[in-house]
Amino acid sequence: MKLHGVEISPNVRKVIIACIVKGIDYELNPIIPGPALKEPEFLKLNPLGQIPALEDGDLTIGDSNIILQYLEEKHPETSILPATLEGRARSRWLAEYAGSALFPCCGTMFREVFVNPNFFKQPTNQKAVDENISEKFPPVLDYLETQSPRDGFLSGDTFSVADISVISMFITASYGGYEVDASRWPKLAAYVERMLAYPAVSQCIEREQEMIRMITG
Ligand SMILES: N[C@@H](CCC(=O)N[C@@H](CS)C(=O)NCC(=O)O)C(=O)O
Repeated sequence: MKLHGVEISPNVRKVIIACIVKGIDYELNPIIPGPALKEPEFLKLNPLGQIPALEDGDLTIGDSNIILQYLEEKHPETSILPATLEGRARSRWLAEYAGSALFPCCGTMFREVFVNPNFFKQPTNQKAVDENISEKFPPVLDYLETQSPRDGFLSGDTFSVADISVISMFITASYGGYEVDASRWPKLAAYVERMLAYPAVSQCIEREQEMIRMITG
């Protein structure tokens, strides 16, 4: 199985965490966002020109949530979906919410504060960062605060696609120096701390540190 995409991409990281949980081996092609994703060769893998893309035998698919679903069905042992119908629906919904609402906020921190100055040697757009922190993050974190449990996971008693998707976004934001303000979103901040310590998540973070060090020099 070949996974295309650099490991510090939040959507690629989701797939890597799922593979760690399930004990799936994969070969990584660490392609980075940019012109390479718009080349005909990559567009054959994912015509949306985005990472991750997954090749497994004759199958080629894109989109992290679709890939997680595929891995879950192919390797159902150590499930990343809750046992109940409602739990599975809630887990998939929160994964979708993380991708649609949290990803843009976390991505802005990562791009502006981490990637642009360290990798592209471009200045941070501080206005975009300030606006992101004061206007874009709060409604998303307000909602996630209402969804965060005092203990355990986002949906039921299983570490699931919801947790994988939400924590992956916050890891990305953390490279851009962003942390959830515990005085304003206490349950969410505590949840994030718990998930960062979850074995598959901490293993994944450890694996990507070499690349982080390479970028920061
Ligand atoms: N819905 C997609 C989003 C994928 C996505 O936006 N990937 C980013 C990297 S994290 C990307 O490839 N960006 C390049 C681009 O959109 O041109 C998923 O969950 O996989």
